Parts: sequence; C-alpha cells; structure tokens
Amino acid sequence: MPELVRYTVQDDVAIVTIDNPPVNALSPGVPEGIDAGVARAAADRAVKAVVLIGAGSTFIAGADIKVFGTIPNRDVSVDRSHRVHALLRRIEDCPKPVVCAIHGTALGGGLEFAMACHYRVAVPGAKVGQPEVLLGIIPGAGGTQRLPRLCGVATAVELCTLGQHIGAKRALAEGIVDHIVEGDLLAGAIAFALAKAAAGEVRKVREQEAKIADYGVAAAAIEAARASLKKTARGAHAPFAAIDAIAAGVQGGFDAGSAREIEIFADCVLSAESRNLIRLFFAEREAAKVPGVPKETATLEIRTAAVVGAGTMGGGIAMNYANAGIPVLLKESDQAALDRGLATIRKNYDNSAAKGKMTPEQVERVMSLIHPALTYEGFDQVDIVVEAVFENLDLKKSVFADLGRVTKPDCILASNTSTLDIDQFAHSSGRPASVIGHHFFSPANVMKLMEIVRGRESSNQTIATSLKLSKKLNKVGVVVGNCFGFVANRMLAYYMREAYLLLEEGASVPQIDKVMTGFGMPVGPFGMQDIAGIDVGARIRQYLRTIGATRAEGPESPVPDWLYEMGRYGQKTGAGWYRYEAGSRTPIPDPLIEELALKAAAERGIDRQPVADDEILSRIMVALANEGANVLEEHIAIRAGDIDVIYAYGFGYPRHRGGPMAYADSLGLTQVLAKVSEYRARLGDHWRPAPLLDRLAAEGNSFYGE
Ligand code: 3H9
Repeated sequence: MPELVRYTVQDDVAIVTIDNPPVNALSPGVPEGIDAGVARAAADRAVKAVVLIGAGSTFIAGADIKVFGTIPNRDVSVDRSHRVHALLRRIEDCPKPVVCAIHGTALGGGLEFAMACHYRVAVPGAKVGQPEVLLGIIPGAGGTQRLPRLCGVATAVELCTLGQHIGAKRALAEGIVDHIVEGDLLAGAIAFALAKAAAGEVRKVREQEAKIADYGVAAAAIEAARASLKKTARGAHAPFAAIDAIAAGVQGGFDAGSAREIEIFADCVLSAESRNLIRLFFAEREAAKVPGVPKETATLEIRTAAVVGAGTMGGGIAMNYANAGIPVLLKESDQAALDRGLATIRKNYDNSAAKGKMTPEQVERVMSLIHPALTYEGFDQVDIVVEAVFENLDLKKSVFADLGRVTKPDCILASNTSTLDIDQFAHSSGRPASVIGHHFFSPANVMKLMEIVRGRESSNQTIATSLKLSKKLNKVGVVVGNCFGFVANRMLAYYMREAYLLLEEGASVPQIDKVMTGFGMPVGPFGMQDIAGIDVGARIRQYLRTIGATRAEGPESPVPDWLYEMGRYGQKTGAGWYRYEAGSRTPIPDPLIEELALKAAAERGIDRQPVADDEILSRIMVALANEGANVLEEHIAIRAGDIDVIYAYGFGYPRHRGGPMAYADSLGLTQVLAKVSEYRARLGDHWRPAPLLDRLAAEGNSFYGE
C-alpha cells in the first residue's frame, strides 16, 4: 500500500507530506501519519522545524466524507473527536515551529489541521474554508475554536455558517494565513519555518485570545448571525449549531468550547440533515458519470460559442459563456430585439458591479466577449451553438435546419428547450449525433442546473463534451432522457397540478405557498409562477392541446389559463397569482383568486372546504415522488440521486431534506404508496401508483436502495 504520509528532511526541516489522492482527505491513517511525522520531527535532533504539505493538486480537502456514514452512535463520535482534538493539540505542542504549506484547498478538517500548526503559508491561488455546514455538520476538529482566535468572531461565524471558501488574499488579511508564497511553495515554507526556528518562535492558536477578547463585539456578531440565519437558513440546523459551538468557546474558553464542539458535532453527524446533505454531495459527483459513456471518451474543445435568441434565456446563456471567458456570438432576428437583449445583459452586469461582485473592468471584459449578430455570419467558426428561441416546435426545427447548414461538421448543436422533443431537432439538423439539449434554468446566469438531454442519436462525444462544458460554465450538468419536460419540468407539472387542485378544493394561494416555503422551498408554487411568467405555462398548454396531450395526468385546472387570458402574467405585468405594487416584488394576496377558485370548483362540482397544511405538503410531495418513480422506471433519469440534484439546483429544493426522492425514502415507500392509494380512492384514478413505487414498497426497498 502506498504511504499516506511521508517523512523527509530538507535543509534541516522535516517535510511531512500527505499523499492520499485525489484530494488528500483525512482517511484513516492520514491523521495518524501526520501525528507520527510531527513527533518524529520533534525528536529528530537534525531538524529545526516542520513543514506540513500536501502532494498532488491540493492540501487537505477535509475529513473523508464517506467515513461519517460509518459512525454508529453518539459515543463513537465523541470518542473519535476526543482523539482528533488530542492529536491536534500534540501538533500544536511541538516545541519546534510547525508551518503548514497550503495549495489548492484547505477545507474542513484540512483547515483545522492547518490551524493546529503554528503558522500557515499559502500560494496566491489557495482557498480555505469550513464547509461542514454544507454537509449538515459543524467543524469537528477544533475549527469552531481556533478559527475565531485567528480571525475574530464575525469572520469565523461567516465561514462556519455559510460554508464558502475564501481565497489566500482574504485569508491573509483576516489573519488565517500568515504569509503568501509567490514562488515555489515548499521552498517558501522551508524558508519561513527556518526563520521562525531562528527567532525561536512558536505560536499556538489556542492561546491567542486577542481577537475574541472584546466580549461585546463577539456577542453582537453572534446575535447578528443568528438573526440573519433565521431569514436564510430555510430550516437547516447545522449553521445554528456552528454558532453555538463558537459562542461556547468565546464565553467559556478554548477547552470548554472544544468540549461543546465535540458534543454538538456528535448530534449533527447522526442527523437526518447530515445524511441527506452527504447523499446529495455524492449524488452530485455521481451525476457526472453516465453509464455507457466511458470516462475516457474524447471531448471536443469549446473555444467559441454562439447563442440564437437574445431573450431572457438566450441572454443569460450568453452571459454564462462570457463569464467562462468563451467568446460568444449572440444572434437575434431584428435589431430592436438584439438591442433589448444586450441592454438586459449590461443591466445584469451593472447590478453585479453595483453590489461589488464585479469590477467595472470585469464588466467591460465580459461584455467584450459577447458579439451581437443579426445573421449566421461567423457561425461556421464556432464550436457550439445553443438555440434559445421561443418555445415553438416549428420555429426551433427551422433553426436547427439552418444550423445544420451554417455550422462546421463537428459543431455541437444544443437546444435550450424546456419541454420539446430533441429528436425532432436532431432530424431537422441532418446531424443528429451532434444534437443535444442544454436546458438552463431561469435566470440562466444564476441557476446552477443544466439538464443535458440526450437524444436518440446524441453521440458519446457530444454527451461527454456537454458534461465537461457544464463544469466550465460553473453549472451542475445532469444527463437526462428525452421526453416532454425531461425530468425537472415533467415532475414539476405534477407539483403544480396538486397546487392548482388544492386551491380549487379550498386552500388559498398564500396558504399553499406558505406551507411550501415553511418546508424550505425558496418560493411557493404560485410565487414561482409569478416569477417565471404565467404566459410561459399557458403557451405550453396551448401547444399540448394541439397534439391532444396534457402536462400531467388528471384534472387540469382552468384558473391559470383564466389568468393568462386576463393578461395577468405575474410580476412582469404587476399581477398574476398575487398583486404587485409598481416597482415592488412583494406579493399581495388578491381576493380575485378566491373568486376564480370558487368558479373553477363550481364547474367541477366541488364544495370548497378548508384544507389542512399537512394535506397540502403530503399531496404535493407524494405527487412529485410518484412521478419521479415513473421517470426512473422509464430511464429518463439514471438514478434517484440525479433527480434530487436536479431539484436542488433547478428549483432550490431544500438541500437538507435531500430532494424529492430522498424525502420519499425518509417517509418510507410503504407509507408513500399508502398515501397514493388513499388519494386514488378519494380523488380519482389519476393517482395511479407508479409501478416502480409499487415494486419497491413491496420489496421493502427505497429509491436509493440503501
Ligand atoms: C470535515 O472536514 C469535518 C471536520 O471538521 C472533522 C474532521 C475530523 N472525502 O468534487 P470533485 C472525492 S467535513 C471523500 O469532483 P473538484 C469526490 O467524491 C469535509 N471524498 O473535485 C470525487 O470522487 P470521485 C469538509 C472526497 O476538483 C473526487 O474526490 N470538506 C472528498 O471539483 C474529486 O472531487 C469538504 O466538504 C472528501 N472530503 O473539487 C470538501 N472531497 O472522483 C468537499 C472530494 O470518485 N470537497 N472527494 O467522484 C469539495 O468541496 C471538492 O471535492 C473539492 C474539489 C473542492 C475539494
């Protein structure tokens, strides 16, 4: 077995190198190896100082996340944590200076090991962070104690509750890193370590109290963070737990804080929140692996791109390319539409600059990568075209026929359709192997999901290139099959069907939205429609009627179409399911909706009655899971985890709940099936159980097969 931690000596400095690819996680053997290396250096008379460094592309990316699932109970967690804490204390108590050399990332346990060293040096591109909350846990190896002692409570709370990484420059300014090494990291770290040895300096972070000494400042930062999290955490517990551990150390000192951290960590690591978030972490990485598309499939280099259609979606997609440094042609059919599209893009970038997220120079640079076009001139040079014209089958088919003619033979032809048949576009293009769906979510420059819709003849190269490209565009790509609405919108139709029918049965729009935001959705179904545009759904329904289809099985509520006919398209027209004051996005309940619901109920012979919140949540979630089972059975989604990743990134489904399929698993599929059967008896045959749900429940199995 290769050595996980190596010990060498160079220029009188012991080099302890962690070598556990791919990310130097703290798998069993790694902490012990570091411990032994530092002890050996302490005892080695030929050694003046120690450098801790990672081999390969990174320092330590944290604990080995797979290990958390093997913790059987609280006692085991507490025992393991005590041992890690003691180990880090031994490193900190080394009489010779211990310098941590950071490249790549020092995350979670990685940063905690770094903070147990006396000093930290980093390359300019390094990143550090405590992302544990994103896995439903808190820093468990002293991070909640050492971090505030290095950078103060406000920054520590920010890092531990949001889980974001920060770059070396900010880490230096905050005191987390002591020195930036511009050249060779190891050489720089050795020089730094020798200088500290010569000065006889070791600095134990656990003894640094200056940054937390002002109790008033610390308490204010803690209270401000708690208040802000109440608005943003959407039901997640771990961020609050992280604050509690930090607060304990600020009030009671390092040892008391550490003891509290160990207890809180144990609670978190055994929680459903953590199980769900960890499952989602691995599901996201699993989504990049597509059966039948080998890892070594050759991919095309995407150096230049074009987008057809400069509307809301097309403009947002062009921004993604420009943000990734890829020059992009943006084509519209007339000058006015092109000007409008460009003006919207500029406004979006200017807003980012106003919020300090971009500098004016960065805005100019990305704008200069977007080249307006009214013709297909230049399309013969690009590596990919994304079609983002109006959602109309014939229009899109004619665009693909054009693209087949004007682009080079290996150019990828992607459609941003949210519902329509990719194979028809493939056929029109005459180059089906290169055709694929790249379904972005609105706003396309913000939402991280990219459904990659494989057509019948999409080549492996086209699929593999799309997956690689999604990463470059800072998106999460999930490969799905071709059917009406693919995974995200096909399932959403069932989510919306239930919301509409519950309204007719007696629930109110604000009630339904409140139940769903209470569950953790960023916005309820009706609020979401008002943002997305009621006209969009109405046009899709119009098209489906022309081919004798509906979006979801079962009764179709007329209310959304009535709103469309009234010109109530949502926020953009100042009214939809809610009313909006001019210039405001605050939804105001509108009694008109109750009138429409009454009318619809009367037409269906329903006597409207109050509906309990539980019924609302259960109907909507069970409808999603049942259709999710159909999507899995038909291989439209490859795995339950893919569906959950799609819902997390496409619709902001609360991550700590795992996603619609994980949530169904947590209820138990026997229970879910029982609900489906109850609804079928009560509400009609459109509540047929999905065969897969039937089967898995009978087997006592789950969607994840755990
Ligand atoms: C923690 O540290 C708790 C402590 O407080 C307590 C300590 C005692 N473990 O993402 P990628 C795998 S909690 C196991 O595609 P990238 C990943 O599954 C931890 N495996 O690469 C994938 O495997 P495969 C706190 C891990 O370059 C491969 O590595 N740390 C881990 O896009 C490549 O990953 C975090 O939360 C891990 N910790 O991004 C950091 N990390 O190829 C989690 C990665 O088989 N990790 N893998 O699919 C990340 O954020 C990203 O992976 C990273 C690299 C930014 C590091």
